[in-house]
Amino acid sequence: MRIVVLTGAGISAESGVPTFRDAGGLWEGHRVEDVATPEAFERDPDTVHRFYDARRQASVLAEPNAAHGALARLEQELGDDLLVVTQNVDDLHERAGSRRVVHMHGDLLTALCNACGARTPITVDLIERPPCPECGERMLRPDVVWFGEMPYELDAIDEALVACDVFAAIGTSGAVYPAAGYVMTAAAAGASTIELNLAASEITPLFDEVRHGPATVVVPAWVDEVLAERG
Ligand code: BJW
Repeated sequence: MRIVVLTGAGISAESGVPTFRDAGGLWEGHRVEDVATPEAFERDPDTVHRFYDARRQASVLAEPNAAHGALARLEQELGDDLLVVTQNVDDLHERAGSRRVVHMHGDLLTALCNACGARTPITVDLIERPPCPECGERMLRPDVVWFGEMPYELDAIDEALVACDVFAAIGTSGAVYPAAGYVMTAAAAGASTIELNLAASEITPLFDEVRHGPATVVVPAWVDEVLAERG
C-alpha cells in the first residue's frame, strides 16, 4: 500500500509552533505581504530576516509530538511506500525519525544564496548578513518558498501522488496551492483520501473521509488503523 501524507502547520501546532491562519497564528502579528513574498524581501530585508531568524530559534527549541512520531512509525513499517510531503519549514518530522520527507516550501535551517543559488546550512542569523559559504557574497535569503515562487520537488511529488493508494492531508487549511490541489490529483488517479484536521478546512468536501481532532490524537489512531489493516 503506497501512501502520501501531506502535512501543514497544524501538525506542529501542539509542539508549540504557531500556525499561519488560526487565531494567534504567525501572520496575526505580521501582514502576509510584509513577509511572504520576494518583493517584500527586496523592500525590507531586515524585517523578513528578523521574522525568520526568530522562527528558526523557536523551532530549534520545539520538540516533535505524537503525530510526528506516528508518521515516523508508519515509515518504519512501510519504508519507501510512504512519502511525507510537508509544507512546514521546521525539521520536526526528521527529528521524530522520518527520513522520506519532502519540504516543498523550503527549510528554516538552510539559506539560499541570491548570487549563486547554493543552499547551505545556516550557522549565523541572516540579519547579520553572513557570506555565502560557496561564493562569498553576502546575499543569503531564507530558503523558503514565498508566494509567486515555485515550490520544491514538484515532479517527485506529482509522481508519488499519481502512484499512491492513500492520500492523507494533516493539519493544513487548503488555502495555498499547489498543495491544496493534491487531494484532487490523488483522487483522480484512484487513491482514497482522508483529511485529519482540528476543524474543517477550505477543501474538506473533496475528501472521501474526514476526521476532526488534534493531530496528536487523530494521527496516531489513524496510523494504528492503517497498520492493523495491513496485518
Ligand atoms: C490543526 C491543529 C492541531 C491547527 N491538529 N490540525 C489563485 C488560485 C490558485 C492558486 C493561486 C491563486 N492565486 C495565486 C496562486 C498561487 C499561490 C497561492 O496558493 N495563493 C493563495 C493565496 C490562493 N501559490 C503560490 O504562489 C505557490 N507557488 C506557485 O503556485 O508556483 C507556481 C506553480 C505553477 C504551477 C504548478 C505549481 C506551482 C507558492 C506558495 C508558497 C507558500 N508559502 C508559505 C510560506 C512559506 C515560508 C514560511 O513558512 O514562512 O507556506 S505561505 C504559508 O501557507 C506557508 C504554509 O506552508 C502554507 C500553508 O499553510 P498551512 O500549513 O495550511 O497552515 P494554516 O495556518 O493555513 O492552517 C493550519 C491548519 O491546521 C488549519 O486547518 C487548522 O485547523 C489546523 N490545525 N491546530 C490538527 N492541533
